[in-house]
Amino acid sequence: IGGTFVHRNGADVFIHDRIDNVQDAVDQALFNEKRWVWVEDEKHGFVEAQIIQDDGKQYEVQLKGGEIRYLSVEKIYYMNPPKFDRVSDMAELTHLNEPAVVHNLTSRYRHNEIYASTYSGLFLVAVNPYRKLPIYTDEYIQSYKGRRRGELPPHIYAVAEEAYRDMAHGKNDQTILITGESGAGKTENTKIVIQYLAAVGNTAIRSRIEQQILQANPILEAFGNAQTIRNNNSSRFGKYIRINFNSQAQICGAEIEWYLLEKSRVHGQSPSERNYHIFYQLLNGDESIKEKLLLGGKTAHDYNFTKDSNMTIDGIDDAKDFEKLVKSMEIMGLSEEEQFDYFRIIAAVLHIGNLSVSRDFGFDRSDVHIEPLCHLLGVAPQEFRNSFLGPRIKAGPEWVRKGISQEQLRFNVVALAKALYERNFSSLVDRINQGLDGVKSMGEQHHYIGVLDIAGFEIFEVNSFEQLCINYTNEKLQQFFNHSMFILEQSQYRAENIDWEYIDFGLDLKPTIDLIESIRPSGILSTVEEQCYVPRGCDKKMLHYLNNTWGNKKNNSSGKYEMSRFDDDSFIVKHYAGKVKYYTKGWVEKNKDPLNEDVTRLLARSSNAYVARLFKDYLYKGTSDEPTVGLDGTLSKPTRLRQGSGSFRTVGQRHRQQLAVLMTHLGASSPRFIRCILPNSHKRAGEINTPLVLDQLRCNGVLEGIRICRKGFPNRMAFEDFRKRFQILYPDDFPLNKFMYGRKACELLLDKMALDPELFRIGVSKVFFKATALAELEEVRNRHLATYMTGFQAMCRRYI
Ligand code: AD9
Ligand code: MG
Repeated sequence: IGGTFVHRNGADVFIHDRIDNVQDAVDQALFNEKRWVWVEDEKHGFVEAQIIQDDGKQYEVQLKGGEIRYLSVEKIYYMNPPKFDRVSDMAELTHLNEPAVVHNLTSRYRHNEIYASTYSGLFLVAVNPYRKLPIYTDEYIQSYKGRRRGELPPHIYAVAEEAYRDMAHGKNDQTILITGESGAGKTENTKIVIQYLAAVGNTAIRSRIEQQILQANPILEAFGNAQTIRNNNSSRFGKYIRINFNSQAQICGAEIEWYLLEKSRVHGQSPSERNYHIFYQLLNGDESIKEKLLLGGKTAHDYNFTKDSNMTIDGIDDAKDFEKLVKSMEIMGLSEEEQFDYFRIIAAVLHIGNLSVSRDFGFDRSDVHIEPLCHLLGVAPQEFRNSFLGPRIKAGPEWVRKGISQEQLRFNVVALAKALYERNFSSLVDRINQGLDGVKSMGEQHHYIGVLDIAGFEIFEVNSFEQLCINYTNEKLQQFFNHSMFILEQSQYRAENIDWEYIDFGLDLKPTIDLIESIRPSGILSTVEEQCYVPRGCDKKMLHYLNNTWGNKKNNSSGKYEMSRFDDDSFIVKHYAGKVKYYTKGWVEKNKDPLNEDVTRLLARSSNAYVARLFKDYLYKGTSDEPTVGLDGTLSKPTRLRQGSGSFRTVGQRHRQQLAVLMTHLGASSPRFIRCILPNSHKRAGEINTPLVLDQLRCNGVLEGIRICRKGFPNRMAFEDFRKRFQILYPDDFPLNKFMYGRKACELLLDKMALDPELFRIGVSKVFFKATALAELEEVRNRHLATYMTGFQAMCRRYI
């Protein structure tokens, strides 16, 4: 019997027909006889059970341990026959249901098969192995090079190869979207994709640009990653890396876009977490650099922003990492002065953290940090003090200073530290981009492959504005995925002339997206925005507006918004991944992310060119005719210039704009989706927790994909294969033994099998089946074979 090619979602897949001996056939028959199913279980997600009896609606099942349960039909999920164990493409599963997918992933994981693909390669699931597997070697790269999907086991290299091939053959730009929970392996897989592209997209000699692309990561990670409970090297920002290729498909440049850096980490971390790696690297690094940064002889214990954090990470040597960082910066082409400027800001942030924010702020002579800080920032200490002590307001003809509370002062100081850190990060990414801009001799950019490494859906105990932003992003990405699936399926149905009105499942997510981003009526983001501009805008007014606008049937016909019944500081959004309760405390302030403009204007005129550049947008923001104090102490009128593009934007505005640009890129390229899965919460190899996996599959859209598939005709088989496989049921049937066109033969066979016409469609070259319909036919075939084989076995025994 051997096997047969089955066409599933456009791909040719070879299914090994394991019923190649008598015993397998008998096993198969026994399996069918026992009617194994999965049933839901609170503790384990799903457990195996056997149907004892049923009336089609109610089922009596027995669990493996003997327990009997009575369940309704929707709680019963048919198990796939043993021959589907650990199949590499999950779309092959005849019973495409939630437990089947989880079972497939977990059993593959136990065999170190961490990758599984599905939906015609649109989707690759990657489960974090938490151990070094020998599957990323040069030999592996070579073996995937030039191979088509399906020829070799699923691998991230296969995805990268396919993207590269499609790009090289001039089709169009490509994107690989990598999402997942914290610690699931997004960044590792991003690096692996880039490693692959650098290897296949280069000339014989490894060029400088490829080296630089690979070196961008250690720099980004030093400044943008930190140790958290979930991940020792957690990226605290999202990124989109575009690798540019010339017309010969060689790498000719790259660029990086970043999203939502977690600024709050700069001034506080939980005791078992750390601040950004760079703080510890710098403080454990070269003493001569530390001296110059006025950090000589100090450690992370000496600074308020680091002293309460975890100090070390298992297996990480911060001093060594600092050396590596400097090396990477050198390869990137950063001069020593440039490097020093990036470190200067880190040191300044540490000094800011130690300022004594007392009533005498700035006059407290015992404050030993203000002078080093001002030296590093290139501003005069007296002016720095003055700028913090409250905005000057016009009282009659006089300019007077308004008193400032200690709390406000503390807030402003912390805000400055966060702004410095973020602007330094942003400037560093710009500088890396400059380095990656490409070697002109490599030719013009022709196409690109983009890799998106961004946090997945977040549902915490307390969800705030940050979660709304990330969940909004994921909702948009999921919509994009649904739409991509729709386009793909649609094109296949159209090519096969199938009579089927396919629904765009991207539209399913529209009500939630509208609720978040709508302008009229104001959605959540616009409402926060408005409160930032109206006088005395606050969180309470924001919630009040939201409840009034979205709490009624008119705007909320789909019911995606829910008012909270018990709290007066929260609301609920129904996302595709589940309901999320958002607490609104602090949203207006978070969105404004205000900075004391006196101090930023001062920094914009710093004597240090780098610091001045970081705040140059404030140079242009002279408010009305207010005079400003120059560094030399003279009064001068601000130069009235057009506001630069980097001028005041709220967090929400910036994110929305960036997301819009990203979506345009995605829309113009061919997408591939990598879903990374965290196997357990202990960073432990070999352990896989089914409920945890299930939860992630729900949040990352794998299960959503199943839902979409099941609405269409997910299983398909070429006429020839279908005939070869099922003709065996009618061995003596006269017309089928003669010449007959494939289509006609399939029609005849399906007619004989009396399959409900609603369950299949006959295309131009393939038969399409609704979910589980093919499974039923397979069962009939297996039973037939088993009977035949048992008879054959009995006959053989008689002769032995
Ligand atoms: V976060 O949202 O940035 O907190 P990521 O990026 O999803 O998260 P990351 O890629 O950093 O997770 O992976 C976490 C850790 O898992 C890594 O530091 C590795 O120790 C481990 N990991 C992940 N993927 C692999 C892999 N393919 N092979 C080996 C892996 N180890
Ligand atoms: Mg990461």
